Amino acid sequence: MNRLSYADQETFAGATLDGQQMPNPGRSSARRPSRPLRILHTADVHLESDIFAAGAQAERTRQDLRQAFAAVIQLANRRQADLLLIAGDLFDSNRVTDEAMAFACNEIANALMPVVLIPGNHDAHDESSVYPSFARLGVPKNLCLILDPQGQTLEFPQLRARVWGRAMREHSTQYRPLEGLAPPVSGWWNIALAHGLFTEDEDGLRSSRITAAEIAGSGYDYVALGHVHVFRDLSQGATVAAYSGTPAAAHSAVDSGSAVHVTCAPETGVTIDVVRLPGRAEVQSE
Ligand SMILES: [Mn+2]
Repeated sequence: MNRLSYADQETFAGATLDGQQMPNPGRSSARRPSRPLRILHTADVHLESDIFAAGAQAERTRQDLRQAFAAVIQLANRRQADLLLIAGDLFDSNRVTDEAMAFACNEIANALMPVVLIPGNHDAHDESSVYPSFARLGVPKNLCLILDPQGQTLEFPQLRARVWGRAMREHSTQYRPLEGLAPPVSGWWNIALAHGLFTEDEDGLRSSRITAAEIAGSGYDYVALGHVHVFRDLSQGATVAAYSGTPAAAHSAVDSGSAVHVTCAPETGVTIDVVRLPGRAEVQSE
């Protein structure tokens, strides 16, 4: 395990850690909860990246990325999301100063809902992981870090939501972000986070592979993907899945950042909306 204390988190929104994996043979006819659920999904913020620039340009990039993250937090609050998911690569690397960590922690603490975070390949949970250091600065009470490499489920009983993820240690061909996924549980919203590459290539040359069969076979309501910086709907079978895209226009191949607003409705199931975030020029002109 890690050195972070979950004691505080267990009291927040009634979240508890659940190591059990209950078989659920009736998952194909899983009943939806009677309670709706609103999620904001982000990933690939890459805080502290300089995008290979130096000097003033690097500093401008750093500020753009911070503004993009702050914009996501504000969006989640404005939309009254029940959960905010960060599907990996919050940081561009594990070389993060205390000041930058404090910025991230303060922003997360500004969110009015639980924030669930998994590491990605840029901020992998290896020997140099930045995440144990969060404890030194005081982990925000609403931050639920998923740091178990084998995967773990967080339960939010008041939201009727179960959120599964696993921590990436190494971005490799052996690592499968959805391996060991806990079976879905009837009567709950079953949500997963996964940081890796959606691909159907069978050559095994790509790292951290996620396949259509894994998503379709999950029986989950929503799979929040991270790694690819542009929004992409990858719903498969009865499971809705998407890359949120990066919120930071500076990192995006298109001219604006994005996030995904996920609506889980008892009657109609899961729908997603792409939210376009301010482009780089717009941010700077404010
Ligand atoms: Mn990545």
